[in-house]
Amino acid sequence: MQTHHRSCTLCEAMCGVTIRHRGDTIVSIEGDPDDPHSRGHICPKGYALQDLHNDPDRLKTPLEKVDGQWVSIDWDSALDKAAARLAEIQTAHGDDAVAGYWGNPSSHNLGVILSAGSLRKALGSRNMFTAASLDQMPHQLTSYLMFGNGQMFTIPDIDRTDFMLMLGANPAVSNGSLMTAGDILGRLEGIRDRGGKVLLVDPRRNETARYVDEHHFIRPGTDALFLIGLIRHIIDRDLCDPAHLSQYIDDWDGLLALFRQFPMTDVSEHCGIPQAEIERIAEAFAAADRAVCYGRMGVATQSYGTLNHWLINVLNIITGNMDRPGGAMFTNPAFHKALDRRSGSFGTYHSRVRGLPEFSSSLPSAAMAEEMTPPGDGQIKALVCVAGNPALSTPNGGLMEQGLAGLEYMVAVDFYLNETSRHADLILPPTGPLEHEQYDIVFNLLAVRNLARYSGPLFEHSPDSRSDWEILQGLTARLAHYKSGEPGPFRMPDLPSPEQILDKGLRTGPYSERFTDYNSGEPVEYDEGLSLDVLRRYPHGLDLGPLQPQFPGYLFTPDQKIQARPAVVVDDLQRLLAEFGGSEGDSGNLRLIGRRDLRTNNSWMHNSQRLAKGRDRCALFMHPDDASNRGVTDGAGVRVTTRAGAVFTSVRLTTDIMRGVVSLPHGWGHDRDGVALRVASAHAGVNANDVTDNLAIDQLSGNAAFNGIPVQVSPVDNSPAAAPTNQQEPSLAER
Ligand SMILES: Nc1nc2c(c(=O)[nH]1)N[C@H]1C(S)=C(S)[C@@H](COP(=O)(O)OP(=O)(O)OC[C@H]3O[C@@H](n4cnc5c(=O)[nH]c(N)nc54)[C@H](O)[C@@H]3O)O[C@H]1N2
Ligand SMILES: Nc1nc2c(c(=O)[nH]1)N[C@H]1C(S)=C(S)[C@@H](COP(=O)(O)OP(=O)(O)OC[C@H]3O[C@@H](n4cnc5c(=O)[nH]c(N)nc54)[C@H](O)[C@@H]3O)O[C@H]1N2
Ligand code: SF4
Ligand SMILES: [Mo]
Repeated sequence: MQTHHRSCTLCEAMCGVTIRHRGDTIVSIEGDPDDPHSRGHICPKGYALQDLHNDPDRLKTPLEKVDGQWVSIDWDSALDKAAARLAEIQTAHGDDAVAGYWGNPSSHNLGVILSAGSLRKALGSRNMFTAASLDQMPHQLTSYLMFGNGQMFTIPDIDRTDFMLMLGANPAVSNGSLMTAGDILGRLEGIRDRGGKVLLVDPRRNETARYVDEHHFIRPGTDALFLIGLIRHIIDRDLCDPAHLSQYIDDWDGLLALFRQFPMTDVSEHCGIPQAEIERIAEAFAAADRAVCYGRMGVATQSYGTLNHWLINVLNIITGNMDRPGGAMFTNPAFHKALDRRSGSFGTYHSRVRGLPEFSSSLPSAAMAEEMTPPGDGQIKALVCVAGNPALSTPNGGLMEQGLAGLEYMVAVDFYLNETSRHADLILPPTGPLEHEQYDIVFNLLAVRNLARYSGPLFEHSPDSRSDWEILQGLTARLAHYKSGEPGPFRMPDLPSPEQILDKGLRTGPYSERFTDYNSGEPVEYDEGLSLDVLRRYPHGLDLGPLQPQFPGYLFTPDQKIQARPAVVVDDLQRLLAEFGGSEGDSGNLRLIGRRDLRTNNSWMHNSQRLAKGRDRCALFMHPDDASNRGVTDGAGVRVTTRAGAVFTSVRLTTDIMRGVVSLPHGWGHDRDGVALRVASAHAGVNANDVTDNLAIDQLSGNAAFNGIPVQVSPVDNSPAAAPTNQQEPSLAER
């Protein structure tokens, strides 16, 4: 029996796993107690890495759709055909006619990250989309606007803080997001063990509520008001103490003046948190030695996503909690190219149909479907979809299905024939996560300590399979060849391997001279700089220590100061004021919010029996008072309707959700024709994105607003035809 160590790539937590195997057969997967970051912790998904590896539905070689039937095709012919066809479409209709979409697993995959830039360049299209604009783009845009770098992430220094105010996050389920931390619950408990406090603000008393001192319900989409309430009270009571940050703030008085236009009584009335509570929380935050405000999906993917992230930064800044231990900090990753200069762009071009702004050369994914549908110059006619499932993960799934179905040509780089890749003409399946090398470029950037770990492939991949890196480089080189019109046959250029690129980056990165190894708990100095060889000697991963203050080094604005009040943000405050300026209450509509589950991974681990089994995960959570008003009972079938569509599901009554709010998960709905996922289709479920709305966005960034969607809920007849179906029967999603 052999033993192999690597990190799990299924979520952001980067847990170390120990995999025992006999030849090609996995015998066991366990948490790696010697991993200094995760210390043996793993979640149920970690074990499911073996289900992914062994999944008989996982594709290994390319498939081409010929007259509606899937047939095998060899790699070279597949890549040639794809490149030739894409080049042909671009020649006929312009470069923008071919779109690219990079999904969430891209960020977990070294080969995809290192090849994305050259593929984008070869495509030369403005229609580039990523899952970031279904997720954390407001966070990144805020960093770009305030610090001059869209790759900078403010990370809560969870291990050293005394007071953590958490908005719209559910780490007990997500295992932490934009806060890569092994054993996140242990670390949250650590705050309380030190005598600190953890507060959670969320329209649902979610699974994390059990691990905090206080949970407060908030009306979806009103976090900006709550944050303004906190900031106002801190200003009014003269509790501001920017400490070391005063020297970096460009316009302190102008910043403070912005908040006067929001009366506390209105703030409280709209967000649903009593004024006295807002004031008490503000005072406690200001009084804590080391405090941090942290917001995640619930505050990013809503109508005021960017405003929320700016306000979170402002709260951390005016209390001196930005860029200092125990506050919001920045990583200094061993391999990263963009943290030494200004990086990013915003609004340098706009989407064709709705005029949504570009951010760092990508357009908001909420605009992708509409760019595929109405004809005209610049219409998307073809798509290269890499590690993404936009059919299930973008808002208004019905419109996206329509867009995908109408494409002239589509290539999916994915190892499953699923809801999205069924629309492809060609599926190029990469090796699985255990069959190629791994280094977490993105999640080391997001971690609560500076970390580095390299793992080689656990299993050699067979000669007739290709890694993402090989597929994408093969496609890129051919595309460049066909587009250049160069005569002669295509020859694959010599390129450095991912390991060579990584090694070079490590040798020239911030730890290239010497590093301190914290693995044992005690720092141990090494004079030798980091390289791939050094990382190979640390199979459990290397701890490079706690986060360090980075200002002014990480200030990339023209004047090297924090841009405290970016003009576009100040303008957006007026939108908030216009929406909530009076004391008029909510329209009485129910508001839909999202929900994750410990055993899910967005749309794609539902083909693992160990994860998919068990009770229905797609019920609509609803407060009993809202249910009785509508004649709905626990377990009853309901129809949830919006402008975008409708879903049928069953109701679960719970007082853990705020009155006026209902919740559905996303990523389900695996019962569509042509999906070759046997386990997932047997647990099809329903998808929130059949009712979320592509027109609901954070107006400033264009990021999807999945939370706070007005919905109607009505009982349906319990006859078998109309019964809620999350198991064997079709989901009845209608458009
Ligand atoms: N309503 C609602 N919608 C949401 C969200 C929500 O909270 N509510 N969350 C949003 C968020 S945060 C995200 S990140 C997005 C995710 O949206 P997407 O990234 O579009 O979707 P995923 O479900 O992550 O699908 C990943 C796809 O990649 C494939 N895949 C997995 N690993 C690899 C690999 O190594 N290489 C390749 N080539 N393919 C691979 C899988 O088979 C799957 O088809 O969904 C968003 N959608
Ligand atoms: N098990 C599991 N883990 C995952 C994933 C998964 O699908 N399954 N996906 C991964 C991905 S891609 C991501 S991005 C992360 C997300 O990680 P998290 O953000 O930690 O997880 P979510 O469950 O999306 O939590 C969002 C919370 O916001 C709340 N919320 C909704 N609307 C509002 C609002 O208006 N205001 C406030 N204050 N709160 C609101 C919801 O009730 C929910 O509790 O999780 C990652 N980890
Ligand atoms: S918490 Fe995330 S990284 Fe850790 S085992 Fe689970 S899925 Fe993998
Ligand atoms: Mo995400």
